[in-house]
Amino acid sequence: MRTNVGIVGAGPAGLLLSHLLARAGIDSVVLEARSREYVENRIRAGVLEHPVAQLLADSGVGARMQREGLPHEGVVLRADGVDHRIDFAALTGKHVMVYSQHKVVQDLIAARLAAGGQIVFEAEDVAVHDVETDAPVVTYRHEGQARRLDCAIIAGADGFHGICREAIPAAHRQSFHREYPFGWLGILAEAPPASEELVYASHDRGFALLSMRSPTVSRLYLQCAPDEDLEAWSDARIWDELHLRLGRDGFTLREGPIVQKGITPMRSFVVQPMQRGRLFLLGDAAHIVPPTGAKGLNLAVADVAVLSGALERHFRRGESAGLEAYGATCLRRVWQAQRFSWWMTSLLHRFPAHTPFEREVQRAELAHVFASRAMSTALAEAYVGLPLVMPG
Ligand code: RFL
Ligand code: PHB
Repeated sequence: MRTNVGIVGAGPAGLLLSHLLARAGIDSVVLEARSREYVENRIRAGVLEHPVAQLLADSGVGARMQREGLPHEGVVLRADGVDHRIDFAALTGKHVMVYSQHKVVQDLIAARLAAGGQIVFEAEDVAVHDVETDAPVVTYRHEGQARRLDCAIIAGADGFHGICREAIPAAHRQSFHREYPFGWLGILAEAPPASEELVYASHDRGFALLSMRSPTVSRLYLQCAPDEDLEAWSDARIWDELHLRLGRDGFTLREGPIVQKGITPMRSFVVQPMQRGRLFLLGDAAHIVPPTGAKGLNLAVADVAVLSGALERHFRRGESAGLEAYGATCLRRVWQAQRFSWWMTSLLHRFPAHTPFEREVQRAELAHVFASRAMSTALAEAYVGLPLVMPG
């Protein structure tokens, strides 16, 4: 098989790239290790930045998002039971969209298949070769047969545990890492959200987050140990802890059946450069942020915006400058999101190793955000989303 762009991974990054390329008349094939059912039901992110929601709508995959998504004009920061609302509308004139990542994935798959796009699910042993030549190849197995995809360009959109990053020789890549001394225990519950807006709660017992997926489904998170045993968390214990950390006078958390539970490690990670020869990395394959800033999916979409534009100029007009500058262009925004995600994480979590001095400085910083319009504006600008392509 031959195509212009071989895309490894049918997460939001790979699927959106394939969709935008098709709109520009450039063909691609997506190879995905998992089944369609698996990727369409993988529960992950829930907050789309303003420019990201706009890109989805402008490119013709936003109809259900506009029907079912919940526009949010602010979030609440709660510190030991006291609230401060960050008013996105007043501070930035923008809002975010609460809409599940797995629905974005469903919408993109439906759009690709309706347009005759090729997605190979359950592709096994995917490997990339000859990325430093102008005839790179992806090999894989499908339905028991060895297959080969000849391409002009390979897009590595295979997530943090994918294989594409390793195709950049170790001597030519640098990794930046930060592990946090905690994780998040996340649940999905059939309970109406107790707040119309997200609540980020800083508490002596640890961070908690109230989010939602719909008017009847809540998404809730608790800071936990990085190696926490999920078995140790009965539903009753989870609700007790959520009540304690999210508690405030006049606020009642609504309980309901827990339909999904999981633990997410918290890390920051960047690989540089994001490209080698004909291989370009996108999304979680190139960078990970802790979820506190709700940036992971949004960063993946920003990479796609840069790469799809550069590929269009390459295939349509023979211009390669955009491709050469791809990684450097993305990394400007990636490091802004890294800074914001690290800062939100540092501001709101309990750090087991904090000295009493560091804990008081952390409280003072949160009090400063509460008291200062300038600090609130800075938070709001980063949260609703920087421009998808940031000027150099
Ligand atoms: P994905 O979604 O991981 O997709 C990669 C795809 O590649 C496939 N794959 C392979 N396919 C073929 N061959 C191989 N060898 C392969 N190896 C892997 C995988 O099966 C998969 O289908 O990466 P992508 O597209 O870069 O998208 C990134 C986002 O998924 C991620 O950043 C977000 O989910 C992060 N995130 C959040 N981001 C936000 O913007 N807002 C949020 O509110 C938010 N909340 C979250 C999150 C992530 C979470 N978890 C569980 C990690 C909350 C959570 C709990
Ligand atoms: C979510 O709804 O899953 C969510 C919301 C905000 C975050 C992280 C996750 O910061």
